[in-house]
Amino acid sequence: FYLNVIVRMAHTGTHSQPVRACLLLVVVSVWVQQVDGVWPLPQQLDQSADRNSLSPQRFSFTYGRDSAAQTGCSVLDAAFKRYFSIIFPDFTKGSAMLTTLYSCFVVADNLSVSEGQAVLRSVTVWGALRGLESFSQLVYQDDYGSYFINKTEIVDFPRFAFRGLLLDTSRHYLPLHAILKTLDAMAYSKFNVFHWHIVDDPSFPYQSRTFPDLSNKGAFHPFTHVYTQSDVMRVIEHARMRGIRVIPEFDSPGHTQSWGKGQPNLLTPCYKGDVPSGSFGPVDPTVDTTYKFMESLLKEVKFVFPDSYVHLGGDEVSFACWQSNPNVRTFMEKMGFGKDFTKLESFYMERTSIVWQDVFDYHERIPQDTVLEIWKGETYQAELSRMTKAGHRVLLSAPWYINHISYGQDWRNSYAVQPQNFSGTEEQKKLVIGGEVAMWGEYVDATNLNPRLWPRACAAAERLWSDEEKTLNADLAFPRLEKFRCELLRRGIQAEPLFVGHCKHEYD
Ligand code: CP6
Repeated sequence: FYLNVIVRMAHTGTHSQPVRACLLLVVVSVWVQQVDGVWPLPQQLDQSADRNSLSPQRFSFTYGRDSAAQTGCSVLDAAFKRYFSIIFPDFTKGSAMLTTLYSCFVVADNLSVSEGQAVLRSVTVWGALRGLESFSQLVYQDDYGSYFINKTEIVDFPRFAFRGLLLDTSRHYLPLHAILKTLDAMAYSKFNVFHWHIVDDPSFPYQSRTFPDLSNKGAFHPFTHVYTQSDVMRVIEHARMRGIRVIPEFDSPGHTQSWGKGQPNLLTPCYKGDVPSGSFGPVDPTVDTTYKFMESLLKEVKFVFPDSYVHLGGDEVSFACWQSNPNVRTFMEKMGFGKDFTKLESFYMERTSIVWQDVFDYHERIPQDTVLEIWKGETYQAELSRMTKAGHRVLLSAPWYINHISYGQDWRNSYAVQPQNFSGTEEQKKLVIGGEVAMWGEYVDATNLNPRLWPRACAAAERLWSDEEKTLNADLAFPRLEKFRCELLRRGIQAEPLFVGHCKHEYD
């Protein structure tokens, strides 16, 4: 049995470009029973009861003869190895021979459906990765351990180009292995953006080359609780191999208490009456040194993180401290901002990038190409209307704050979200480029990250990938999600149960 992979364009610019919609077609010519079960649901899926057996000894991934990607395409070569182990977990331990051999096969490329062969066509390498994932979810074992796959046809592409997941590594430090494992699980659900909320008030774990004191003094621990340059590179490379972009967030001017420890004179001294109170507020936007510092830091960040986006935060800025400070008040007068501190924040936030909704809510002039991210729960439909009317691209995160937990099946709330269900024109709806699941870290570290994320994040993953009309009914999705959750367990992700029941591989 072969899976023949044909990619039309091996190169689609740098990996920092959005991972684009790719048409991919998996045609599995083959055999019998056990239908249904790809998560997120493909755009078109036809499965028959015909099945055929797969033999790990004889299975191989091959590049089609007319494929632009061939052996040597590091992303797909590595994906073939990973998916071989995922599909045949019993056959990978101690059989290095097999894993080196299989990717060297080249078969005649063949679009036709023939016995013993599957064909995956994709316009891009990234699409081929998604197709491999779907393929791996189609393979199953019977009670005797034999492998099968049913005859299946899939045509697939994502509904939204931006399917993100936010991890917060400031409230709690997440060890590298926890981040890498999250990236693995993200790829299983076809997420393609890792939004790394890397620093915040409580700690500054990013080890900067330009400003080493930020983590020396601002991390929970200067050696054990930091992300070194090499850690960051490993995260970016691990993500890239899985078709995932890494967008770092350096949130400011608020949420910067930890920055102040290693960078004197960056934060605004708060006043009590006429004297400094000893506490500090947001970044001080009234002095040149702030802008010089931010420019150097962002220059480094843009170099270290090659993605075209940097998230600049801009949320929840407390104006009380600014207001208490006489220098800030003088600056406000000089600039003609009056008493409007939102103007002061705007003055500070002038950058193209992604920012939280607050930056839009409080002022007029933000560059058109700034992507706005909605996080406030109650009003997100109205916000979608207003932002897209102003011509901005938007990301929806508000309904997907899955760090919030409750008793019962709260994945159903995530599943019910309709990102384009707001009043606006078709043009406006197109400006919704996707959304993000957020796992804020106040109550989350490596002990509970996985069960809190999975399978709850999967509901948003399907909303962002699949056709709306085909995924309206959560009751229909339920058995498929249960099955996918068992598959996550089999792959070593400690995904929590959805409800009463059992998995075949739950003790692995
Ligand atoms: N940290 C930062 C947070 C939050 C935000 N920014 C947050 C606020 C409210 C909720 C969840 C998270 N913890 N930097 C807002 C974007 Cl409910």
